[in-house]
Amino acid sequence: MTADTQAAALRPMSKEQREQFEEEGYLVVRGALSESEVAYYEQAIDRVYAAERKAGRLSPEGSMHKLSAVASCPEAVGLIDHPNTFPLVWSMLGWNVHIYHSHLDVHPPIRIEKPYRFEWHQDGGRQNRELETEPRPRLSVKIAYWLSDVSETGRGNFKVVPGSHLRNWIDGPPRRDVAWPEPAGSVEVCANPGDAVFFDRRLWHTRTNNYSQITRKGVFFAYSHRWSYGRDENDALYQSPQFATFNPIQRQLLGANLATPDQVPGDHQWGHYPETTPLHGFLQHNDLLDPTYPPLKP
Ligand SMILES: O=C(O)CCC(=O)C(=O)O
Repeated sequence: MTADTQAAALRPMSKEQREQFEEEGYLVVRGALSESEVAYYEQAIDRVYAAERKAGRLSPEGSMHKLSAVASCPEAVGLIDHPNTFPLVWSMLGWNVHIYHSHLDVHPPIRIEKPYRFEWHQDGGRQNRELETEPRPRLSVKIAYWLSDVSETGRGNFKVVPGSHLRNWIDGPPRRDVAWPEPAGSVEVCANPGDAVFFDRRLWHTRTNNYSQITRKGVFFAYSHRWSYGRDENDALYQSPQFATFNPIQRQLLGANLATPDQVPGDHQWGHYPETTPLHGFLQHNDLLDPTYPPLKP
């Protein structure tokens, strides 16, 4: 770790970032990854893509949406606690967190126009039916790392309605295949390779079709509290030789059992054992816990 990287790992979200995130529901982190990191992660995701193609698991138009990002591509582990982005996660959600959902995405150019489908959504599936408040609670945040150039619109960009995270509903068609105007105020987020987008799961968003000449590549990690059930499947990863090489915070984030023999695993996930929760230890050691912010309370 360089001194800069070390400093970034210890820098909580700034007041300005928090205000912007609370207001717009997302932040763009420019240059989160260096050029060499982009090359490293792109080669890794390319290898997964080649294997998926060989196994006949791509979509009819050749795209890949591969769940459980680190189990599918262990080389991606450095993204989950990256010093330039991870502080945003713990600043928002606190120390009792894990990754509950993640995916590797490769979308080559589409040559034949796809039939219309309304794909606007908030993340979390039935969370959006089963929670009764307006707005619903945040519950999770997501980081999208861009490995391809989406600095211009039309390249399969991530599209959002800024500020919509506080609305439970947006106007939409009676059926997803009925063409519908784009939501008022929606924008395609433009990003360079190595930029990251940090967003609130409630932000209304959609992937857009990639009719450009550039294959779109991205990696997505959704973080939530450890008391929420993980959607990723990491059991085989826990048995792999790589897993032992991951650092303790990475193992926490990937949902490893942290309980020692006298501790109940479920209680551990509820946050009853901060002293054996690696992220708590890291934040405590670096004086980053904050008694005034409940998720970061010691
Ligand atoms: O791929 C994208 O641009 C959007 C991804 C998405 O919809 C999601 O992460 O929930």
